[in-house]
Amino acid sequence: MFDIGISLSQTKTKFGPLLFSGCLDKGLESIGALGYQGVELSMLNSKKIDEKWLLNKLKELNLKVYALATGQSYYTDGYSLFNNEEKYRLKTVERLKGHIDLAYKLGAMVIIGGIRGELTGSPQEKKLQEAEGRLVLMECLRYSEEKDVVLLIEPINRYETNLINTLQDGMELIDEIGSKNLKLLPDTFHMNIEEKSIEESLAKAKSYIGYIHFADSNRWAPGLGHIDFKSIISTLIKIGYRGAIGIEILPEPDDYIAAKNSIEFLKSFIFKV
Ligand code: LER
Ligand code: MN
Repeated sequence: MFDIGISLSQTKTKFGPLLFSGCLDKGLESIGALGYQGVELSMLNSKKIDEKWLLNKLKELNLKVYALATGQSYYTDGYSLFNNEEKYRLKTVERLKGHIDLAYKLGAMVIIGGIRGELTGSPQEKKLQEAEGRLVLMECLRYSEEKDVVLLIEPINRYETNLINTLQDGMELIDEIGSKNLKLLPDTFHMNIEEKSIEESLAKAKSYIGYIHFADSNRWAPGLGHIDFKSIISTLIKIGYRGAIGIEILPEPDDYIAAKNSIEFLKSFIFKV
């Protein structure tokens, strides 16, 4: 009914909710064997991956890549789209263009989540920073439109950013920009913090959603916290969502068990909803 993927990272990273961080080969092998249809790849620098190796491996394991996650540029190098320093904004655009090039070859989307960064300073400084960030976001969007790659705006909870926390914030930005290449990526972990009702917000955002992240309330595998995934799956079916579900969770108790728990839990009821 839904394709299910999980987030892996090519590089070892401090950013937590990724599996097999720094062991992509092992990660892909394990995910393929567990019956996932695809993956999301968290990339620091897409220019540094051996594309030929990756394409062959994906083909061999019959795995799709749904999206490239990009937040590592911010968490590792401090590069962000809404940075108050131009040199960092330009570095971020360069990274994002590299991600868009790779996404084009993989048939994947590109996530604009943590890489947005944060607004800092006085209200006036924040306003200026927001306007400058939008300019560079537009530059990335124009580049992705040329290649017909979709960019996904991911609302992130207030403890991680002050730039787009709710699905409503994301929809407003998408409406203001108005491009068919800009879509929304709801994440149940963040929604559990920010939204009054996860189901109602998803229903309201139905025409905007391009992809979705699943993690439970504690960011462990779905089923190991208190989010009602049965109800969320019913909502996704009701609103006609046909995209993939990307599991983005902490490697707890370890990478393999976390991946196994997630697919087993979703498969146990996804076909029965
Ligand atoms: C990334 O997908 C995410 O959910 C965020 O927590 C990134 O900061
Ligand atoms: Mn996420």
